[in-house]
Amino acid sequence: MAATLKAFELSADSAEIAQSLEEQGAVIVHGLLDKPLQTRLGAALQPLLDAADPAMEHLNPVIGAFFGDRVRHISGMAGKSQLFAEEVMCHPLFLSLCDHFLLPNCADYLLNLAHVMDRGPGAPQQMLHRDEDIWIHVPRPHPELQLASVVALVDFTRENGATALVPGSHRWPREREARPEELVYAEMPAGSAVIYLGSTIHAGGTNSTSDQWRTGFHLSYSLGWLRTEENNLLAVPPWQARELSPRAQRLLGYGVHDAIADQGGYLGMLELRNPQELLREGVLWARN
Ligand SMILES: O=C(O)CCC(=O)C(=O)O
Ligand SMILES: [Fe+2]
Repeated sequence: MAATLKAFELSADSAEIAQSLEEQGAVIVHGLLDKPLQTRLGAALQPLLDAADPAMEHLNPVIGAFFGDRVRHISGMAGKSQLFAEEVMCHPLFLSLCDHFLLPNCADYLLNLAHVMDRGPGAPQQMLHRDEDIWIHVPRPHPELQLASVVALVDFTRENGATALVPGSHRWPREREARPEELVYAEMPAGSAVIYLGSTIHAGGTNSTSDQWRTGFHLSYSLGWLRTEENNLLAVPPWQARELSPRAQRLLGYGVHDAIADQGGYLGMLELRNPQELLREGVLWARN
């Protein structure tokens, strides 16, 4: 029987969602963003999408081939939309799943990356990959390093490039490769999200037969002692971060990673202090 992903409503018990995620490596949650929020986010994104160039130059040819030239990107979303930072990045379900999967192995977790990925007509399927491979130097076996999600801002269908995932692959040996029949597609209405572990094999799907842009947020969280994929302190500089909630500031790296209680130390200090306090005191953003 072909594998499927379990789907939950946002109102479901988050422990049940976590259990399914633990078992399958991925789960769908319907209604993560309600309609009014989708509309407000859509209005904020439109000018940014209009200005995005799908043929943009990437860091190097490997990254260029991975993303292709049919995808519009808006990177560093938390610095581009306060609404995104507070309502999506700090979504209670994401935080509760991060508490479950990441907090046992760090003192605090961080936002790893937050993009819009707008996969246009003609975008081929990405290479199948595990998002955690950005930290290829971490010896294996290792604890779960990352929790990720693609949130649909339009209906995701097989035709317009719904994310392809391989249930169970988070527990596979590295050398095992997915067969085409092991892929499932995160078909879901706008406002829903597919949430997956950094160890789960997946790829952005092919958008070859539709004439629609497949707009979605791609965001992820990582253990707080890892270098994050996006430089969030530059994506959201102090003068902007001071307008955000303390929770959002911590996710962006304005807090310290305080492992003293675990007989560890501090990461991310400034002037031997917690940057979040300096931000609150107005010192940080007024520096020159
Ligand atoms: O856009 C998607 O469906 C997935 C994107 C993805 O997996 C990635 O960029 O790492
Ligand atoms: Fe990915």
